[in-house]
Amino acid sequence: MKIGIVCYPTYGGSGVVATEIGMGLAELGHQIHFISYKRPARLISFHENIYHHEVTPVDYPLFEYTPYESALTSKIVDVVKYSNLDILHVHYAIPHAIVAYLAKSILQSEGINIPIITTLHGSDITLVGKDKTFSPVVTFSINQSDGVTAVSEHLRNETLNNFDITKEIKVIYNFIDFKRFHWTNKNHFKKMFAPENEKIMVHISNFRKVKRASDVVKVFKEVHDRLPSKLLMIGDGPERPNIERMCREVGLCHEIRFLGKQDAISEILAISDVFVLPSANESFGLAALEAMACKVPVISTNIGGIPEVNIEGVTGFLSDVGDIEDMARNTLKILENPELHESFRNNAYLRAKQFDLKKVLPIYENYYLEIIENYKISI
Ligand code: GMT
Repeated sequence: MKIGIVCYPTYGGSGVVATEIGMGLAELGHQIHFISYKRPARLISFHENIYHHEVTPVDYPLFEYTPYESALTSKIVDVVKYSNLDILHVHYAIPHAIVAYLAKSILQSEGINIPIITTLHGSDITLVGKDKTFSPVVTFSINQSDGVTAVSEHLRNETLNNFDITKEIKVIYNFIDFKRFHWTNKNHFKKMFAPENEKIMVHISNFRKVKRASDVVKVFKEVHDRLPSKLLMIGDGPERPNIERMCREVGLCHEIRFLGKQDAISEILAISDVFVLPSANESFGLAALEAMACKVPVISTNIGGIPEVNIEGVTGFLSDVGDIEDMARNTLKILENPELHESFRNNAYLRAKQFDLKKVLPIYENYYLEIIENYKISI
């Protein structure tokens, strides 16, 4: 198949998922055309079946807001036309689903037909999408997609409960590429951060408010009062300055390292003892699954789709949003008991194995074929 993939190219989960689906399908012999405003962050190596088409909106003094959607639409029209795509898969509804609909309509006017699949990821439904500035467009564009997928049961239900949806939504879970995410012994590397063999807690996010990264510091403070430990904060985003200030205020700067955006996530996870995800909302929690693939138990909230990934008392623990005491107590339960820690590590790994990319790719492949077939019958 010749597949177009539209996504955000940044370090966020939807871009990661889109890129890894594309890379996986390219390995299986499909021709993949990524369309985004920058090369996707996870698209790190060359592959003969992978093409990238960059969207470059033109600026003009009249525009207060550069019309990115128009530039993206034109790029999609071009790529579908000249690369003869069979299907277009867009990730994150805003604005990609409506842009895909527009591109499809333009192409139809020229006698070219292409089906569209929209994958819903999270805040495109639960936070931004619900806002009335966007909701009519989100509803319409989901209903106009030929196929719709959501990354968890929870997100599927949220979509059906909050929007007037006439389309079937198929749940296809996020996944792990075990070629890249696996546990390796990196004890020498661990010494850089924990010279006295302190326990390492880790958090990875884009530091948006919804991630409640300040709760990570609060949990860490409680744990640190009881146990020699270090905290690694990976990623970057709007809340980072506030959280760095908070670390200074609680006098823990020397124990907390902000490493910024990193590519070598699996290497950092390999030296970590526990992953903390205190989000106020999370449709799936890909970062937690990546930690589990590297044998790191997860301390998380019990919100959204997280319970579909992290299993209470097996792969980690789940607490109510903002319940610092409970999260700290649970972290200590794991870190102070080596046997329990080891069994949680193994459970986390086995659970992550259930989300192996190798199992998920054929689901996408078959879904593409089904949508292409149905579309052919409908036109
Ligand atoms: O919704 C977002 O925050 C953006 C999105 C992204 O691009 O990072 O994240 C969502 O999609 C991920 C991949 O499917 C999920 O693992 C995240 O849970 C989800 N984030 C939220 O629901 C807040």
